[in-house]
Amino acid sequence: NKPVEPDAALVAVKKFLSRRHKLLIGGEWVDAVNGQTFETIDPATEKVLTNVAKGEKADVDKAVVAARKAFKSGEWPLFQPSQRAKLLWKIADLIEANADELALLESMDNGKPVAYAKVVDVAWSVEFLRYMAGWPSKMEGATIPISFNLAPPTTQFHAYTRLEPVGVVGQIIPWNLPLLMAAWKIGPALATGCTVILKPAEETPLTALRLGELLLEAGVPAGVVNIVTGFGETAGAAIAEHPGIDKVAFTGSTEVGKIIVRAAAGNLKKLTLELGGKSPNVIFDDADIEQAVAGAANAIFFNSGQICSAGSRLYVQDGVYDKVVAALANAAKGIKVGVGTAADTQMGPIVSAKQFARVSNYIDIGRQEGGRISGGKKVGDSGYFLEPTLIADTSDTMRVVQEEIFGPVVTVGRFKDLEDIAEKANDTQYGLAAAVWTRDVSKAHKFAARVQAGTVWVNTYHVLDAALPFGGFKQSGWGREMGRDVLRAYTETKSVVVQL
Ligand code: TXE
Repeated sequence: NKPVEPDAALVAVKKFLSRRHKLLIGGEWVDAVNGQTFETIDPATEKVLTNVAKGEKADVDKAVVAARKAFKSGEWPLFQPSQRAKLLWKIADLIEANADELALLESMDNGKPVAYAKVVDVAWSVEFLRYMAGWPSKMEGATIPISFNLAPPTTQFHAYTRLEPVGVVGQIIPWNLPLLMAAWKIGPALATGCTVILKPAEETPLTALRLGELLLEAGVPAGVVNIVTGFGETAGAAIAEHPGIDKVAFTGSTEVGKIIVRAAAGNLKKLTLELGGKSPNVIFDDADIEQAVAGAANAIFFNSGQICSAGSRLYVQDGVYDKVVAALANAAKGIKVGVGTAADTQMGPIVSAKQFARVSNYIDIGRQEGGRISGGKKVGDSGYFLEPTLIADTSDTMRVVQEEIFGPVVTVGRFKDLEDIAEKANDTQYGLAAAVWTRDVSKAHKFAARVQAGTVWVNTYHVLDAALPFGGFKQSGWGREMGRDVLRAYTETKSVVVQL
């Protein structure tokens, strides 16, 4: 990757911030019906970055009308698979061409280090959309030999299946990887021919709005992607319960996931839910300890721990427990916490005051529950900066071990053997990811088979790919994002039977 060019990017970001941030509905930028806006805050400075339109139910209604119209008529339903492919590729090209600006904007709105925003958020968005661009031409059904005993034996049938777009899709996304989550959501929708109402998180609406501009520039037809910025309880809830929406794809908390399930029951919308996690990261005595400790630090401290699949429950086998805890605490102390826009920052602030309070409260709970704390203090006077934190010597029933903290806080507990850790790893309502560090191949595969998790990493962490399905067992969600699997969630299978 080219080095970040802060000057050119800063000019572009300032220009973007100075624009009036409206909703994208039916191919036009429009104010919210109520005329209101809300502030988006830079978590490194606690200062207002800009104001964006505060969309609510009336705006979602308008967006649904636009999305339905685009789904049924106009150019979109006539787009050939190759045209949808080119469109996705063009969007990816435009994101890539504006990578520095998008990375800086993401860093300012979310807090994350700009260099990481560029190689993760922006670069993975590009990769993912390019991967999705390969699918429109491969949305194949099947010809199926059938028997039908009620017809005369000489009767012949020709039966086949068609994969058809599910329709108008509501997409509600979180603040931890704002641009990437938008790309994960619109990619399969556009690949399959659906239309979209996208609601970014209220904490981080900016890169989605910039993406909206790029979508228009790429030639996405009017109404195919609508973007409604606003709050969860209003705009998000209106999407979840809207009778004109056929499917909702949600990434966020398990708590809100359940609210969405109830709201979606009204018209039995299809749902995919990518929810919370409390992923076990397991280090056996025989692991390469240096590699495992570095991996454990990356697993929890990357993106300030604000990753649904973060390795937030570390388990270390008895023989190396003390050594690993000391080494990880040391690694945590070595992490450079700072403003995301500074080139040497390794960990930015927590996204918001609310999330900072939530994470800090969990550290207090961990202390009260008897955990041994390393780190845990606020850094600096302004901004939501927190030290990378360990809560060691935990036991399985502690709240800090059971509940998702979603910050740079890892709990560390001990285990005896494979049997013991298989029980402990699965002792959670979640099932998003897991990792195991060992030199014993057989042990690694046995653990991978036993653990209830949508992704299992062996001697690595946070390795994701556009082609790899991602999602959760248990209360970590329904369905899978990415890979071939995500396309199922955006299509209906139609069986057609012809009597010849
Ligand atoms: O999430 P919310 P919050 C977890 C993490 C974090 C906790 C709270 O544990 O500490 O959630 O974060 C929209 N109807 N994750 O409060 O509320 C909201 O506007 C419809 C895990 O920020 O779930 C935003 O767009 N939508 C996670 C999105 O839901 C609603 C990422 C996520 O916000 C809504 C983020 C409602 N009633 C938080 N209420 C992950 N799995 O990656 C809110 N929203």
